[in-house]
Amino acid sequence: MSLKFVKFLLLLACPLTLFAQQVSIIPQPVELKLNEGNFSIDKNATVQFNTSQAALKPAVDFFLKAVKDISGIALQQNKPAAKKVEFILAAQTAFKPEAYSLTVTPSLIQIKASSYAGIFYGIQSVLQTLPQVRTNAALQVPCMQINDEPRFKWRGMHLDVSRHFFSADVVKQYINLMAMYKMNTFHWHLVDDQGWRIEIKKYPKLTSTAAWRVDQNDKVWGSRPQAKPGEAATYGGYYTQEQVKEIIAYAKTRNVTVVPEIEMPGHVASAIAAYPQLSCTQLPQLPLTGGNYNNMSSNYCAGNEEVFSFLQDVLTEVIALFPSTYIHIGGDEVDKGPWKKCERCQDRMKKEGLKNEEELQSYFIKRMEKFIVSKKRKMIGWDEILEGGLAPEATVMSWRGEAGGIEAAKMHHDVVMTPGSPCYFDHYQAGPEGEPLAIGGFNTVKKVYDYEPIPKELSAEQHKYVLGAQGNVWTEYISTAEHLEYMVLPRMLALAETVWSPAATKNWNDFSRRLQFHFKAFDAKGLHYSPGNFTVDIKPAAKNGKLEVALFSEVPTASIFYTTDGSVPTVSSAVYTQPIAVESTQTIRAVTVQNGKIMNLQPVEQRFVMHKAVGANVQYAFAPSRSYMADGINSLTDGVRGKSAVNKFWHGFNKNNLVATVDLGTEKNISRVSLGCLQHYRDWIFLPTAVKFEVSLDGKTFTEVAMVQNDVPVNTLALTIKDFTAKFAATNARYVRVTAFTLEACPKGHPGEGKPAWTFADELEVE
Ligand code: TNX
Repeated sequence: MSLKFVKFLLLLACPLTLFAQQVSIIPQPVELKLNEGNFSIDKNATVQFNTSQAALKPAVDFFLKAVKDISGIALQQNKPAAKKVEFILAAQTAFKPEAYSLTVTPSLIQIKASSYAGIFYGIQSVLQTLPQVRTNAALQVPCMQINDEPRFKWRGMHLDVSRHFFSADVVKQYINLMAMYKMNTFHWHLVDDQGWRIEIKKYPKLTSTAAWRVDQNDKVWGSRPQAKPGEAATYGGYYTQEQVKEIIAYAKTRNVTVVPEIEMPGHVASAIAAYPQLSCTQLPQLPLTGGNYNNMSSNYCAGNEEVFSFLQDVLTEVIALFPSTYIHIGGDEVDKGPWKKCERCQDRMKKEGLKNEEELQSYFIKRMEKFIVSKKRKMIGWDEILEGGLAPEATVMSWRGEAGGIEAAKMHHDVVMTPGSPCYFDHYQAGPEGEPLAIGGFNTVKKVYDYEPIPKELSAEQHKYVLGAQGNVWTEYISTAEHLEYMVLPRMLALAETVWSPAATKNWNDFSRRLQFHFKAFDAKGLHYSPGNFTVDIKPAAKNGKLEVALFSEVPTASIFYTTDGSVPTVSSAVYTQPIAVESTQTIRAVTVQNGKIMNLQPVEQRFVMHKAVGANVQYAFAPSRSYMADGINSLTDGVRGKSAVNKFWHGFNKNNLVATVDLGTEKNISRVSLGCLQHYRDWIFLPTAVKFEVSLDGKTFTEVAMVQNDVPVNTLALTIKDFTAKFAATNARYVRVTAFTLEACPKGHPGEGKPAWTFADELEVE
């Protein structure tokens, strides 16, 4: 065979190899058929569209700019050419809202839809097949046929700009990211205790006072001290009405509707700092801080007419700015305490025949709904608006699990599903070791991917009330654009597929494969993201009296490397193939490796301890809290040591002491007993004040062998695991009793000051 002929054969093989490559569009289109060949976007191609359809122009411009940014090519418009990129907006066709078709042949890219949204989404699908940053290579779009439409109409992302303020540019970037993945609703949480973020012309103090707080950067949210009178409030910011308009227009081009949230009647310390007469006490307030509103007014007074006229004025300006059908009025977490003590609120209840403060809340919300409906808009609120009676036309955002959403849908109200697990993107997505401090909870990208927005409890007829789902990003711990990206990427991509693609076609393995393309794109663009789905899950299992440990990764294509000697695993450590038998005290540390690269921020580790009480039965004088049952009643003696994740492995006690009696089964010679305890200030978990150790032969008469005092200060903020250890002269015993004395109450200055503290314990080791 001549060399020339070989080269010719290789050339022939080229398009075939390309064809074998798959596209990595997220969310997965409803129908996608890849064909042989490519359309090459180069200067010989021209875009074609009907110029009399003005509505098309922004989408075409968006496409032209994207191509120019990537390739430098300025495509011609509406010139005769052999190769064309054609946009057809055909209002009369059978396309559903936001649906599109995309046809790519070597000479044609055609995007067809009956709405601007559809055209825009066709463009997004094309863009996801192109290089993601500037290149001088030809832009090859693989030949294919896509027919696509969303499963849900509310594909939402929320952003809290109150706890930390984000500039208008960061907000735009956020909207742009949403649009890349066909998310269409931006829920803008503009008001909360820690700052009011939107200019309202009639109430200038909302921006001169309520948008600013004392700059405190304490690590633990909610434990920040109150400001001193007159302390300078310099941290914060707000959006002018001009900026709001700009953001709304920017979002519109990207088919994103901006839904404003103006919180009420709680979570409004900011508004009250500016206008104290709106609270029940009507007293002047201290400057705002990053948290701790225990002793400040943070509710509007529900008995004061001025509150309603204030809110109607605010909403009038908001409605004039935002074209969105929905106006979010918050409604969550209203502390009813101030209303109970307020004469005006109590009078209102008598006058209106309201039985309790829940009904007063409902009265408040219903009044606001009437106003919103009078302006031809719809009201949406957090699921607390169900309490005391739901407003007649309200849409409910279900966040405290799915229960609120289910209840509302059964009452034939529309709902948006945002259950904390897995829709809260302020929760950890990996680790928590090595991860940036987060609010708690654990929502991995797979958990988000596996989420089904339609609860099983709903009948087929009720499905239509579920408008869709939304990811919520509360920013108590998130203060920079980089951190924000990190929390959203890649979980938003998993949610995007959940709310767009048909449930039956979802496939985690395939999504994981496509995700790799997007990770590369994030790398190229300098976007921050969590590779957190590379976390290894370490799962112990006792089998036939032996402890075996299995390792899992959520990534189907990755391998796991591990050590058992405490050393840091590397790519030359042992590769995991089958469960590891644990026969002595040891720490398993593991990492996920993909393409020869360790993907974890830190190895995942778990310590296993072998001691004389492993497998022994535990009897508690007071049962552990049902919320912290770890892996069952004998969690204290399962050989698995609790680590930093508070919801794993630990038994929790609240109000009572921990009094545990362990039966070693037979008489054993022992000289050391140790109880591991946790302090996690932020979660109201404190070390016990002391731990008493007793032993017994018969389980009736106990002898104290030691009393170990706590020496860690109660105000230690860092997560601390302390072993309370008793060493004593060897003695025979069958029973060991430990008493951990729970701290009487959360200490002074803590957000839960005076309220019961938690004691968390694991493991009880006997040697
Ligand atoms: C609950 S979700 C809140 C927010 C917090 C969030 C933290 C909701 C309606 N209220 O105020 O930021 O938890 O995860």
